[in-house]
Amino acid sequence: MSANDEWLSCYRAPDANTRASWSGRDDGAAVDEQRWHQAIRLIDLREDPEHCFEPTIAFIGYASDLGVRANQGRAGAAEGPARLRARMASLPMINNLVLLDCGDIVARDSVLETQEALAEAVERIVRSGALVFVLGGGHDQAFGHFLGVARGRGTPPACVNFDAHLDLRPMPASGPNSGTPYTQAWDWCRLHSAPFRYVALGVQRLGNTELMFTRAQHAAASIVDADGFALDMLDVVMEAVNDSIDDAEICVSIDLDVFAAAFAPGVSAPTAMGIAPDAAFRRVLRGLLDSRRVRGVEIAELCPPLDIDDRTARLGASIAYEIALTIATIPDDDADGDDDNDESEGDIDGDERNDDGDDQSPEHRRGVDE
Ligand SMILES: [Mn+2]
Repeated sequence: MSANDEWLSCYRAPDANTRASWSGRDDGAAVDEQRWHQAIRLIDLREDPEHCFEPTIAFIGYASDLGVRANQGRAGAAEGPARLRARMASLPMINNLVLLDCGDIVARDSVLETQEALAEAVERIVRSGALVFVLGGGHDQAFGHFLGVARGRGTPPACVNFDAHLDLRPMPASGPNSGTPYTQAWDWCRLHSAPFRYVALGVQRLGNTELMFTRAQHAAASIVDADGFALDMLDVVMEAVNDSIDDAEICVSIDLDVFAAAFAPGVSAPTAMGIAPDAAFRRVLRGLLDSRRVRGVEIAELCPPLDIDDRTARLGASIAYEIALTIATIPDDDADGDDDNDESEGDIDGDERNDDGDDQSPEHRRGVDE
């Protein structure tokens, strides 16, 4: 096996089990009746994916909790991707969106090897023009995600991380774990003389030692703590995001432990007073996507064995739907140059398309044709 093919030992192309995860309610096969399990296409990344012309989301699972266990966390995140697929299966299809499932990266011997394999898969997807969507999986996936986008685009992306934790732990002698992904990205940027752009949103003071905040300061990271997630604070949040990201492309990470344990019990480290998946969170997420600079998104740390009635998996699937709907309905800025939306890759605003009080129906505000 050549060095370039090493990642294949961690790659599991979509198979009968992948197909079986995508099963759900069937209301009919007409375009306007379909659900995600009827529209999803399985793609084997051992062959280069075709170029995507329509808005396309390409899922890749990170079926590993190796890094969570190495970080003294509770195991189970390896089952995250399959559970997310199962909960996304019955979501209603969104017009003109293409959904691809590229299978899974599975853990073998080391976290680093698993991250490298994810980077290979992500790079292929990014080169095809699709939006990468990593289904996790331990949060060590964030470095593989970052690395794949950096290689695929030729420049490192800014990292926007919704997380109770900073995940900037010093690298242990034993190698990376689920607490070190942004340390790795920071090191990578230093090695390549590139700016490290890191924004941590929804951070918990009590979820991080003083050392983590000191390291964040050294890394010139922007931090918005959990109290910043309120509608009347959105301007401040978006200013922090814009100042740190500059004009870079973006990888978005959503560690489900950013949410309160009442919403997200199924994670290795639940957060009692985390943020709510409410309008403030959704506007920040949509604002990022509307910038057209997001190349990859990920949901991390879903731990199905610790979940209650699939609550956390359903939240993950709902976030995936929110992302898909936004991607499919980003306003076409080139169509009319006369309004306030005439910059195609400009500042990131807290998106108001669905939450302001105009007189259109929610469907029409989001531009979805039924
Ligand atoms: Mn994390």
